[in-house]
This record gives sequence, structure tokens and C-alpha cells, in this order.
Amino acid sequence: MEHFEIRGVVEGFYGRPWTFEERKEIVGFLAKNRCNIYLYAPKNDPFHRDRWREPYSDEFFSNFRELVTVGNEAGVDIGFAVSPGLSVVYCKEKEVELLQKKLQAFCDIGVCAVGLFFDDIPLQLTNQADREHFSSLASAQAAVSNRVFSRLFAEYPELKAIVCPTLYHGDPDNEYLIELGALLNEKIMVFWTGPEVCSKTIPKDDAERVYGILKKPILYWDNYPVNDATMVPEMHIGPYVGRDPKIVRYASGMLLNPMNQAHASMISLGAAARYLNNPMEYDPTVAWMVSIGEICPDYTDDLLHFAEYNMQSPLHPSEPKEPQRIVEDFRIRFKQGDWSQAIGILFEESERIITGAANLREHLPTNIGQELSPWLNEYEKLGKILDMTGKLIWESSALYSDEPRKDDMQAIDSQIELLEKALKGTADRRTVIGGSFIQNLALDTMVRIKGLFTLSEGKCLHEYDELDTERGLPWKR
Ligand code: LTM
Repeated sequence: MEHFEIRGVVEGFYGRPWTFEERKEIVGFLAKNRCNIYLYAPKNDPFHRDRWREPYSDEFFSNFRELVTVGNEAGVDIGFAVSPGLSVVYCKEKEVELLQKKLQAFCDIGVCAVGLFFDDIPLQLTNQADREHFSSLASAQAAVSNRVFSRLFAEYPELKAIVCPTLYHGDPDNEYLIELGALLNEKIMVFWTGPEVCSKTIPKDDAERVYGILKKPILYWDNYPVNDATMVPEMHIGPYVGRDPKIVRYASGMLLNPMNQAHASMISLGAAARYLNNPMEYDPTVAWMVSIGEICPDYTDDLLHFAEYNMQSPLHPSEPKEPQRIVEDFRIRFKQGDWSQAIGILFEESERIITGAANLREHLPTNIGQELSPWLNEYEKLGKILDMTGKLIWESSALYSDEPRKDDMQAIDSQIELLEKALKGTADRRTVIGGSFIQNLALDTMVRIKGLFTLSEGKCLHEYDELDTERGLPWKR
């Protein structure tokens, strides 16, 4: 069975790094899902990147040692990487020594993969001495990497050595990558994220081209389910799609960059692990559903529905389809004049969301529940907005009755007020759950009913029959 030899996770995101407790849980989870590596490289750990020259504390080392023990017991390699690129002076011997010592300290406590990462830095040499010493950024990075790793290989011949290049996506046919590929020691693996930083798809022809340039198997750094930078409001728990199974033939391995939310990441990681272990027979939907079922066996349908609302990500760039489908079904029924059925669609979806959110809050594993909490809150609010929208439409039919009663009018007025307050409340949302369809429907409904309400001045709207048009939502009983 074809599979990626190296399968796992690179903790390589921006934002709050995971805790050691979370890392240990992830290592256990990786082992359970037949993955074999966890690589430490959180951008916001100062000693990993900004202050890479400074040593870690004893406490950090003692935690890392424990992580290595957990990895050894579980059969998962633990790796450590340093990102010196923002300030390193490539031509200084002392810098090479520092880098070697930094990595050596981790090899000495049992780490079996080490990395030098040069991502997210300028694509030119910025230091004057380096510009005088080296002809290019690629030659500087290759020289330092070769020297650091060859010293480590001397003591640890089985060590996995990884470089993350400065150009790690896009068109591989560029001077920088050609030169780096040619100069790097052949034992050093090179990361690649695909056609994009966060690649929607990783096609076979991209793999073929990168392989042709590097002249060695690619080590993929797959930026999914990561949700840092502008993706912070997104919760990436959708299916793992778009990776051509045949890229396995050009790869030494694949590591996924997860979300800041370690436990919630397990949904996508669990699905992706099935791809990594057997890409040729991988079915994204089945893998996703199985992974969700494993996280929340008793409320799988609720978690699936919630995940449908959270579909938006680089792998699924358009708005989630489920809320769009609900709103479209509603509109079709409405246009057909079947408005009590139409409203029924809104009530049913509202009920499904509100009950689902309550079930998930109560029954999800505590850590996942906490991580998902902001998204669950917004999800529930969408459910309430659907309910209020349905109720407003229902109440407002009174505008067409022969004798609109005062209390009917008051009911419409207070329903408008409620919906308006709920919609205003969405201005402080922190998530993009559900996309825009439900909110747009609610807003459109509310504004139009306000218009009708104003027009009616508390009287019936019989004389405005022609308002029952295709545009917007005015109707009559
Ligand atoms: O992808 C790479 C190699 N580097 C950074 C990651 O640290 C970051 O998490 C992702 C997603 O924003 N993008 C990057 O460029």
C-alpha cells in the first residue's frame, strides 16, 4: 500500500503556541492515527525565532524531554526546528556554531528530526557582510545548513534534517530554489507547501515540477487546518480535500500545520491521517465523517452540521453551502406562495442549530468544547436569528388582515425590535461561521417588513396587493 513515509504535524503557526500538555495529547493522537512525527516550530516562541540565539530554560528542556519520552513510547518521532532567518548573519562562524549548539541540545535529549527554517523572511541577503561573502540567499542558506547538519550527522547519522526554504510555494522553477536544490546536502529534506501558501489543491504536476527542481523527494508542509493570520475567525474542521493521491510518489512525507486550537485540530488531522496512510483509497467525505464520529460518537450528526457551517477555509474558499441551501429552499417555497412551509424550513433549521449547540456544549470532550465555544455561540445566534426571522414573517401577515388589531401591530413591532437587536449583536462577532446567507435574509426581511409596517400606518394593506412581488419578501395571506 502506498503511503507517505513521514506523516504528522509541524506546529508551525503564528499565535499562541500549544502547551506541553496539548503537545503530548497530539503525540498520542498521532500514534493512534498511524502518524509518526511531531515537529516543534511555533513562530511565536521567541526562542524559536525572534531571539533564537538565546538558550531555552531548564524548565523548557525538562518539558521537552518528557515530550520525547511520550513520543518514544508512542512510536512518534519528536522534532525541533529553529527559525533564525530574521537576523542570522550567514557568513559568521559564530552563528553557525550557535545554530549547531541550539539543535545539538535537542538531539542530545533524544530528538530525531531537526530543522532550519527560513520561511517568512526577505528573499535577499540583508546583511552587508553576507552580501559581500555570498552570491545569493540560496548559497548562504545552503552553506549554513550543510555545515550545521553535517556536524550533527557526524554524531547522529540517522537524524532527519529539514530545511524550510524562503520560497516554499508557487512556481518552483526559480533561480533561488534551483540553486538551493543543487547546493544542499542530499540528505537534507526540503519543505514545500504546494502552489500556494495555503494550497487549495496540490496537483501531481506541481509535485513533478518541484521534484524535478529539487532532485529529491519533497517533504510537504501542508498549511491545513492552520487558521492563523487573517484566518483567525475561521474554524477549520471541514474535510481534507484537494491533494492528488499520486503526489505520494514524489514525496518523502507530509506534515500538516494545525490550528492554534490543538484539540479541535484533531478533526482534520484525523481525516488527513487516513490520506497520509493510504492516499490511493482515500475518500475525503468518509474520512471526515469517521473522524468526526470518533471525536463525538454520541452526537455525530450535531457535530457534522456544526462543521458544515464552518466549512470556509483555503480548501473550501466559498461560503458554506448548508446555510445557502436552507435560504434558497425557503425562497423557493416562498415564491411558490407556500409561505407557511417556507417559514417551517427556517424554524426547523433554527431548532436543529439551537438543540445541536446545546448538545455539543454538553457532550463534546471538554477541551474541544472550550476551543469551539466562540463558534458555538455564534452558531446558536444564527439559529435564534432564523427563529426570529420566521416569527416576524409569521406575525407580519396580520398587516394584510381586514382589521389589523392593535396587539398584532404591537407584536410585529416587538418582533422587529428583537431581530434588529440580534442583528446588531452580530457586529461584535469574532467568527465567520455560517457565511452571510442567513444574516442577509434576516436583514432583508426585517427592512422590508419595517417598510410595509410604515406604509400600513396600522391599517390593512389590501390596496397594496401588487406588493406581493418577486422582489424581496412582501406577501399576503
Ligand atoms: O507556511 C509556511 C512555511 N510558513 C508560514 C506558517 O508559519 C504559517 O502558519 C502559514 C499560514 O499562515 N503561512 C506561512 O507562510
